[in-house]
Formats: sequence, structure tokens, C-alpha cells
Amino acid sequence: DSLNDIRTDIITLTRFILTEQGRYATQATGDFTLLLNSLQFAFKFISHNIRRATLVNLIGLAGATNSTGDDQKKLDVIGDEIFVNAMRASGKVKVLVSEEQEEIIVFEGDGKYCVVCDPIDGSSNLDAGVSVGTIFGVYKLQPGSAGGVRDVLRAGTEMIAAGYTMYGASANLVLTTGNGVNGFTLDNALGEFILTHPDIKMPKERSIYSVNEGNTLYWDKPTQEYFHTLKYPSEGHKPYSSRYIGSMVADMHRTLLYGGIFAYPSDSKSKNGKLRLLYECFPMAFLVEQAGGLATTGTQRILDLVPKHIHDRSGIFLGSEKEVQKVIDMYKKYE
Ligand code: AHM
Ligand code: MG
Repeated sequence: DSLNDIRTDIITLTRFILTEQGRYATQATGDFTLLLNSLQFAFKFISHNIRRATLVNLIGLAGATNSTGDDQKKLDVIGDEIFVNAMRASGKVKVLVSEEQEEIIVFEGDGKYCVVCDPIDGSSNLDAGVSVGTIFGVYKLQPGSAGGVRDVLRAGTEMIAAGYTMYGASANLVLTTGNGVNGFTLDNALGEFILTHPDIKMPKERSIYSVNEGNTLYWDKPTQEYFHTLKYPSEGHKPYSSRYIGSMVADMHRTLLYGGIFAYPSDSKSKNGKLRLLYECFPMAFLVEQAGGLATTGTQRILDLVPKHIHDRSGIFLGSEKEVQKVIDMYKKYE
């Protein structure tokens, strides 16, 4: 490599947000930039701990005791603590919802944002070295509110930002603030998220489906028929490929980049599906729509739903526009 090839003018996440704020926000106060700085810090800290824990865990497994379950628990808690502390320290957050916390957390101070998050989603996969991730969404505090549950029991359409960080071979942050989707990769040496995937747009169609097919027995008729048609297509068409990691962030990341469909439908066993509306379905639906795709329960747009409780669940189909439209059409057929 010649020194001439080294790029000296890279776009960091902070630079990107400052530019975007200048372009779209008429009265940018810098508050959002500071919030994002605290989010970034949480992602880096969690990423570091996941790598460390994986190593500690591997050493543990090689030894006499197998405390796998315990370690897994610990990491969930560590992730949650890191997130809560980072959000409190930002001074910009009033209300926080975490998958790991029964109730909302209301911080002191005059923070103007509400953050919802799943600190480490897919944690049951950690011991197999599968990628996990942090999912998050941001609302503005309602005008005049002192911070309460009604600040977060709002439609997904009201989110002002959302994203996830996938802790894979590298830490990948995928973010939307409502002006498209951008992907950043953590440069460990610099400690900065660098813009590596500008303006992500999903392919309109792609023959890949991603679902836990072990639940087929419990699915409703439209879901069963939809997936059946992918595997037994009409004459002259090829069946779809199946890809299911079982870690939403990783399945979502692939779907965003390659296209196709990811689903966790509601079924007779899990009446409202498995995934949480506020901090799993909403952020992913927001990203998918911003990347040109769709997210639906089968009959309703995900982002139009309003949670009644912070930990509410919802069935979800998300992905490429044409693939998800086929699901919507199937549900119409059964109406
Ligand atoms: P978690 O929040 O307890 O980690 O569960 C959520 C995870 C998602 O990452 C993933 O899409 C789903 O559960 C997989 O569920 P299943 O094992 O039923 O296929
Ligand atoms: Mg989760």
C-alpha cells in the first residue's frame, strides 16, 4: 500500500450528524448530536464487553466449570447497565425504556428525548459466537411533559431516529433520522464509527425468506400459504432460499443489504408474535421503510401501531417492497 492511498478525509458519525443537522434541522441545538455521542459510547462499550466476555467464556469452557448460562445472564445485565448509565450521563434523555427493565426510567434534569432499546438482542446466541446487537429508537418528549409512560406509548411514525448496532466481525451501526438509512463501521483503532454504507436502499425483490419454520404448525392460514408459495412456486419459477440466524439484528442486517423477507408472525401459540413492538419492531420498521421496503403485521403497517404497554409484542413481516406486498395480498385474500 502506498501512503497515497490512505484516505485522510473520512466521514465519522459525528461529522455526518453535524452535516445532516445543518441540512435538515432548522433549529439544531446540538442536543441530538450529544445524544448520539452517548449512544455511540454505549455501542462501543457493549461491543468491547461482548468481545471480552466471549474470550472469558471460551476460557471458562476450556476449564472445569461450565457457567455458560450465568455468563450469558451477566452480559445482558452489563449491556443494560452500560446503556442506562450512558443515557443518564448524556443529560439529554428524560425517559428510557429497556427490554431488561420492567418499568420506564425517568431521569432527572431537562432532557428532551425518550430512548427505547433492547441493549443486547439475541443474547441466547452469544455462546455460539453468533452476532447479536443493540436496537434503539428515539422519540421527542411530548411538549410540557415531565416524563412519563405516555411519552413512549406512541405510534412508530412519531420516532425521530432509530437504528441498531450489530456486533459481528466488526461493530456495524445502521441509523435513520428520517432521511434515508446510513451504515457506519467501528474503526477500533480510531474508536470512531465511519460512514461505510451511505444511503442504503433495499433491493425491491429478492428470493430469500427468513423465519423460524418450526412454528409452521401454529401459523394462521395466510402465513402458511404465503411461505408454501415460496417453496412450491408456479411452473418455471425457482423456489426461494431460506436463511434464518435467529438473531433479529443479524437477520435484519442481511435483509437490509441483500433484500428478501424476514418474519416473526403472530401465531396460535404466540398470539402477538414474539418480538417487542416498541424497541424491536418499530426501529426495524422505520429503517426498512426508509430503505424503500415495507413492514407489516400482515394487515396493518407496523409504524401505525400504538403500544398499550411498553413491552407489548407484535407479529411482523419486513423486507423488500415486492416480497412484503405478497404477504399483504395474501392476508387480503383471506379477509
Ligand atoms: P430476545 O430479545 O430474548 O433475545 O429474543 C429475540 C430474538 C430475536 O433476536 C430473534 O429474531 C428471535 O428472538 C428468534 O426467536 P426464535 O428462537 O423463536 O426463532
Ligand atoms: Mg430482544
